[in-house]
Amino acid sequence: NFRAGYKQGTILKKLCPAEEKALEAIMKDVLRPYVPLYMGVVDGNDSEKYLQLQDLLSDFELPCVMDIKMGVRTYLEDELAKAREKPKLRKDMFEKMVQIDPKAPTEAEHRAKAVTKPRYMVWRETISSTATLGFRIEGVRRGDGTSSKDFKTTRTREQVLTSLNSFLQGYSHAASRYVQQLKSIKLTLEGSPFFNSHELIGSSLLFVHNATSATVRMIDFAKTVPLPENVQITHRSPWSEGTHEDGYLLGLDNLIDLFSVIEKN
Ligand code: 4IP
Ligand code: ADP
Ligand code: MN
Repeated sequence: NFRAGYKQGTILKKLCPAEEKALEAIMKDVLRPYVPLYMGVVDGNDSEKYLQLQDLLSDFELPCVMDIKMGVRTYLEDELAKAREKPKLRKDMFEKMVQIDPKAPTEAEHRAKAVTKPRYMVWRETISSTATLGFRIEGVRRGDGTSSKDFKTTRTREQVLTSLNSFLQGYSHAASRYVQQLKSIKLTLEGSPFFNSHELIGSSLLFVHNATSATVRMIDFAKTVPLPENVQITHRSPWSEGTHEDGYLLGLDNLIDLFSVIEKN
């Protein structure tokens, strides 16, 4: 999905129309300072089009990187409707499910050796912290270059805190920098016309630090879509079908809380 950019300090991400629209709007919104700078669409000379984005790692030597997927829900209401109209059985998702817990699929799912996408996504939400805390750790890369995506069952507040602590281990300056920036992101979101008119599904916060600096930015707007007319969301209330709630601010509140605990230690 990603390629090196043509210009120093940029990367290319395969174009997705929803993400292109979101980034265009964000560039004119108060949120602009909190996302990678977006520099338009370019040709990849592989017959694909790409979004040209600021590379958030380019200012860092030996960066530690963490991707946190925000929200209590990770699939669009549209995907749910489609799965109901025309259930598409996903063998790959069944396989991913069995890898983690062979007992997770029902008898019928075992017979079909397949599950629907919402079924898989909801299951992922509930075995991780997504459903309860409104975010989950997706992956981490450490300063020594090693990385881990082994967070699929990191679910409780205590488990998440342990993983965050380990990410910050040896970088004691970073926690308070993260707390400050998360608080300003929260304040900015609450006054953002963009945030108030969109649901943010599957979007992440990207945390990057090294020995001297620490920044957090909002990324991945592939499933960020305008709310239907006359629908308003709190980004905090529980979701039920039709409400379009995403739980983004619930997750942000919990993250601020957890990083504050680390900061005070
Ligand atoms: C993946 O599940 C992630 O949720 C992907 O989201 C999602 O893509 C995939 O759906 C799903 O299989 P695992 O993380 O458990 O592997 P992301 O790309 O943000 O990581 P979408 O397109 O829904 O974001 P499929 O349908 O692409 O397989
Ligand atoms: P996808 O839609 O394929 O999930 P994301 O936008 O979530 O793609 O990005 C996947 C990963 O790529 C992130 O976890 C992060 O490590 C890296 N990444 C994404 N955008 C940037 C960026 N602007 N600068 C640096 N790294 C990025
Ligand atoms: Mn994504």
